[in-house]
Amino acid sequence: MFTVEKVSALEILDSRGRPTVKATCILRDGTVASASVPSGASTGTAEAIELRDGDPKRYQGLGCRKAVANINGEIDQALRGRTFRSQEELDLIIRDLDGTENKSRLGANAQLAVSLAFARACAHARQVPLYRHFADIMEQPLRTLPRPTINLFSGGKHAGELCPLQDLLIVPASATTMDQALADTFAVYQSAAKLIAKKYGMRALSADEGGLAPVFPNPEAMFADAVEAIQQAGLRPGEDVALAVDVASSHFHTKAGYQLGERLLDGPAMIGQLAQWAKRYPLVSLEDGLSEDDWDHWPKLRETLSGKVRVVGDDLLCTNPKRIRKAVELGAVDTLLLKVNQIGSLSEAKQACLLARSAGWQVTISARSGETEDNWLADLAVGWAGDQIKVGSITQSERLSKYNRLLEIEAETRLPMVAWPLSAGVPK
Ligand code: 2PG
Ligand code: MG
Repeated sequence: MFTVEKVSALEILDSRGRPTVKATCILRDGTVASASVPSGASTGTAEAIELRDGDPKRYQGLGCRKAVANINGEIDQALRGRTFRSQEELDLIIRDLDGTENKSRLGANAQLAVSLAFARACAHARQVPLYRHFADIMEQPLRTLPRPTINLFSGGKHAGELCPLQDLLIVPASATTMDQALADTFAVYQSAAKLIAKKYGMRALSADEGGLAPVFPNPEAMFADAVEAIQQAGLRPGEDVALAVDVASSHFHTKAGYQLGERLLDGPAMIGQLAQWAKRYPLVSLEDGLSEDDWDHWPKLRETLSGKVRVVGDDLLCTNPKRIRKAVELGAVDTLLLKVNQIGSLSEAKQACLLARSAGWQVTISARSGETEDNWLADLAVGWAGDQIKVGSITQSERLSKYNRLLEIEAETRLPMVAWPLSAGVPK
């Protein structure tokens, strides 16, 4: 049982220099803890709403003073002096107080910041590490460390739309520890930086998540350069290091179809294209291969790739239990990309995770393109036994704070890394 003494908030800046929310929770026993929320750029339309001030004279309308005021005012008043037996109890009070389906009144940014700050305060009060507290919230033991999927090349909304594919990620495959996974990633990143300097005459111009972002002539060049970088690092593509891709295709899909560079493809043609990439390159995971509203074609995509490549839903699902139920019924994906701020509370993200698990899916715990130095995501990925974690590139401190936290957790717990291959156990 935890009694909230006070919650408060501050507007801080994220890794893109845009405002976001940091909340602090003080418990009656004197425990103090804070947490900050991230923010996406290639957002799904079904995401919970971040409350922004809309004042064009300040941060181009992106200020979070209203969200901060909601924490300092209404949310604090509702929680102050109340005792909670669980995370769910607190999250429900805030959700009811907001009263909207998409958290637009008080803001998902305000609500999640408090949800997380409370969780961290409870962990401190219990004198347990945050990852253990998250495991307890999920009512499961600590099992494994997630396998990192690490951004190498960027395109789409994270890199000025220079290439339609948003993220080309590497997946350390033969690594059995976090330590080895990061060392292999460093080797590939370094050879990729050299390679693109030579090929495209540029040095590491980095995108929002720290990925390299040259002007690839086409998506195939992005894949081929990643394979070459792996080889040049002295590693075996597919065996030591595999590839994952976030196509983020909602962002180049219109009523007319998928505008993939010069080509306009309909659903079946897009599936054909994705299957061809999966055949040609050592791909093990494919996120948002189809658009968030193209429900009709998703089951076919999953059927086509099943057993070879994880079919991951991000914009499609938005960590939203209702959308996840629909995807389960349709057999649309086999992996949930879980982003807590898409739904706006830990409890609802837990529900999303449990739904995915009960359908036999895997779960990738993901950061956002706009991140902060807060590293709760690493604890969450361990506590909730994420199969994968997706944090962005191996550069930039807002990303490294999560990788470094994973290294700490590994040293502390000696937990094994989740088994390889990623596709093991893909339900047919
Ligand atoms: C995604 C994320 C992270 P954003 O699409 O998976 O890469 O991007 O946070 O901009 O939605
Ligand atoms: Mg995505």
